[in-house]
Amino acid sequence: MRKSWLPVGFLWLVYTILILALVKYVNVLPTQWAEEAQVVDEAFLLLMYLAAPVMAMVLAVMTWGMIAWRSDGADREDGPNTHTNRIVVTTWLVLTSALAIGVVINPGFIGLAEIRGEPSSDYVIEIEASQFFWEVTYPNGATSFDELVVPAHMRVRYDVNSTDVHHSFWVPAFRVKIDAVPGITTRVFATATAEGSIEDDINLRIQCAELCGAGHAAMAMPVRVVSDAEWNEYITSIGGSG
Ligand SMILES: [Cu+2]
Repeated sequence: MRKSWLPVGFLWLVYTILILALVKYVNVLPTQWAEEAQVVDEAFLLLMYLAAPVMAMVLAVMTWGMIAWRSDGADREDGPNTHTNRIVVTTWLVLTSALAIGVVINPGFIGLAEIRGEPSSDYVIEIEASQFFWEVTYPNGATSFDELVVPAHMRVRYDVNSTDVHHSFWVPAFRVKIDAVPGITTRVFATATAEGSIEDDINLRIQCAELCGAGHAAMAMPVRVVSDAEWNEYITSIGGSG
């Protein structure tokens, strides 16, 4: 038993370095298209870094278990009972609790405050979800059922609602997601960082993120980010009360 510590410790170290390198050099996240996306991605990466040694530990024990206790066909007896080690248990409990509380505070509370804490916005756009489509209402009252057009570099507040069942308003490139609940207005903020459309990046779309029925997967709407002036022209051109 005791002689397993060294190889398991060595494997743990090797796997940890490998996984950390994967997290650092292989980007699995979609293109960032909003200021809020940077906050979310930093939180996501931090959690992946913290999870690396945990995953490495599991893999190390499994690997060593396959090597050292490989069956040769004979029945094996159980090993001797192990006893609690007060120092190991206490250290483990204190460290993991501190780590859990730490990530709840930062990036948890601090990150959320950065994204949603400041209530001011340049524009408010209403989003109404129904089975299985989205209706966008702009500040001048103009509405649209086929695309969401937003101004770049402006902080937009999305007031989200539903006419029937639970849906979820999600723009992957913005990394913002909020439930659309009948009878309640939920809100989320996003500040687009560049002009572009779904032709540039598939993640520039609204996608329903709450299973809402047979048409759920197809409940998507293209998002187009334009300059502030173009946006004002656009919402005037499609109508509304000015
Ligand atoms: Cu849905």
